[in-house]
Amino acid sequence: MSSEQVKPIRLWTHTNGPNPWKVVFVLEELQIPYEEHYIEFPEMKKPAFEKISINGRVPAIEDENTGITLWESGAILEYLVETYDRARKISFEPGTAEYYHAKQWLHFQMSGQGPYFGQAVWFYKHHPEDVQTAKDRYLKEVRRVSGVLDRALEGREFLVGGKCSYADFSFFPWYNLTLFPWYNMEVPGIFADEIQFETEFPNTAAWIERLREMPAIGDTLSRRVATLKN
Ligand SMILES: N[C@@H](CCC(=O)N[C@@H](CS)C(=O)NCC(=O)O)C(=O)O
Repeated sequence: MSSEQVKPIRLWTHTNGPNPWKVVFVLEELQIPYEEHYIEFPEMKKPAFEKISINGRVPAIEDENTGITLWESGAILEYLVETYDRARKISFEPGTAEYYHAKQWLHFQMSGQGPYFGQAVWFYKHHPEDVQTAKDRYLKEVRRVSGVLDRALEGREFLVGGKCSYADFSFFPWYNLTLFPWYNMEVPGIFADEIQFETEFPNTAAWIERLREMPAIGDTLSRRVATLKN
């Protein structure tokens, strides 16, 4: 399929949540045409959307080119690179060590970063009671995950094979959401006061800035911020 023949992929997304952004970054980097459909949380639980994502969450994609509908951001990233990244710009040749290492990091992101960062945000920001033990537990996990990445990134620019891949992209949204201003530039990240990112995790912090410099990430976020301000 040449890029001119590719019909836009329909991406179901939401303004604030981190998970759809991984998909946007990969679509942008691979220059796959897509159209965004914003949906609010209550609508996600209605039958019309549950036909697309029985989990009632975003992201989900519908790809007319292949007839495939998919939810879970990690599965979507794997699908996109396996279907559209024939040049292996941000992925690796099947069967190689790098191919499996990229999957390893994506699984770590999905099972290690996403749920723990998510619970930490919940107990810091949304839980109706102040439960210090829960806040401590999940912030400790944020630090643990960041430490793993920091050790892996010692002397390396990116996680796998000396190039930026979908595995690197997948970690960006949760860091950006929790340690930096997200859309509202006046509001600092939720853990910005708790974690001295550059001091405690210098390799991870430098990597996040390296990723932010990539047009697929930096330009996408700037466009989004500009849209929200208007
Ligand atoms: N493991 C899922 C998590 C999806 C998820 O929790 N998405 C959030 C937005 S980032 C959502 O749809 N939340 C709706 C809700 O909690 O009702 C993935 O990575 O796709």
